[in-house]
Amino acid sequence: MIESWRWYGEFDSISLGDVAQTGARGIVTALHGIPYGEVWPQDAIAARKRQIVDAGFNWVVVESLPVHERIKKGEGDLTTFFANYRQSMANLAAEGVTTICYNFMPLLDWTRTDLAAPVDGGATCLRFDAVRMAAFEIYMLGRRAAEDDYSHAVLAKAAAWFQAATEDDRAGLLSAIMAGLPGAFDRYDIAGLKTALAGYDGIDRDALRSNYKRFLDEVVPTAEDLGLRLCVHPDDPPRDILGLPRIVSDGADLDWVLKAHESPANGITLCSGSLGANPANDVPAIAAQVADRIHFAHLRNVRKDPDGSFEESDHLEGDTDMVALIRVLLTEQARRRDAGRADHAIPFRPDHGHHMLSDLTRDLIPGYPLIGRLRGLAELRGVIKALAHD
Ligand code: DNO
Ligand code: MN
Repeated sequence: MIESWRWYGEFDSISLGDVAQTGARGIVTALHGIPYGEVWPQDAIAARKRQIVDAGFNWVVVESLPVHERIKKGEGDLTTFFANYRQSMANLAAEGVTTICYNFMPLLDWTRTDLAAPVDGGATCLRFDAVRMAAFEIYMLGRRAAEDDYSHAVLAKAAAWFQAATEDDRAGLLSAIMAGLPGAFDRYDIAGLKTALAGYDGIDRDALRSNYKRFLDEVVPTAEDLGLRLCVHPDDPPRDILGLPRIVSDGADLDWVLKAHESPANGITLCSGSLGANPANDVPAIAAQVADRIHFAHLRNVRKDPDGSFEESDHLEGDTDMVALIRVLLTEQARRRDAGRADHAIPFRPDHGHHMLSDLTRDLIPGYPLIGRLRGLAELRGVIKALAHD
């Protein structure tokens, strides 16, 4: 497996020199400064690649080449958006960057209610708290329909939370919920979020699926021609949120994606933390089910509470059997190697990590600390070495 590291380029306070000390040799990055929907120019891709290669790395995966909201909504004339996406793909292919991660989550990306929840010993983690989410939806956004999504106990606690909350608590909750949006562009205030949500009125699961199918129809044949591998990142959390449908959340959804285009160009980013937040998802089993189309793996773990809350645990400690999952990935890798594929090695990265030790006093992107991810990578590396030795 190829050890890799997500690096946010000019937006990251962690230098490539620091990353080199983790032992990872693959870089996962994007041109985060380019607004969604615009073409990634080939010279900008080439410059980023040179920077990565000069520091001793390979650019193994693009994460993400974002899909514009209008494509997700199927709104208006999309000719230019599809053409731009294809042009960015062609420019990446021309520079030899061949694996492209994206997601199809409406409006939000990963969603948490707390970016610095305490964990034992003084570190912090990302947490999704059902009570705070309910308070946000019902009291801050005024979405009464959300009452159906939570238990009575959670609703009572949400009311109490909101009553006791200060202005700062509410602002903190809003900014935590927005934090998963990559590339600092689309942060909403409450009014803006309401408007953005209204833009999805009438878009149910079937409509979103048909918009997704249309996107795949527009880009997968081009990816095939260019020798690219697209790999969708699952929804996080893997269920509907704020009344928005989510359609890449479990094994059946992934099956649907793969069947939409039976092509190696149409693949999966296996994110164990995202899939693992749904108690019904058996992550190693899902990985085995889609194994031959996994182009990239995100390895992290979550611990779930019965009320629907979850938080990010140490990489080997949460609800997902990480050893079993890595065994699936190694078996698939061996199968590819035996089939004579030169590109058999699967790139993976420690997805998020706890903020710990010197991470706690640095300005870092939530979930993307140096020491916490280094710890996760080291633990995963140990498992991989041990299993590969069996
Ligand atoms: C969470 C992260 C995501 C991911 C994007 C990919 O699990 O890995 O933010 O980067 O959704 O498009
Ligand atoms: Mn992930």
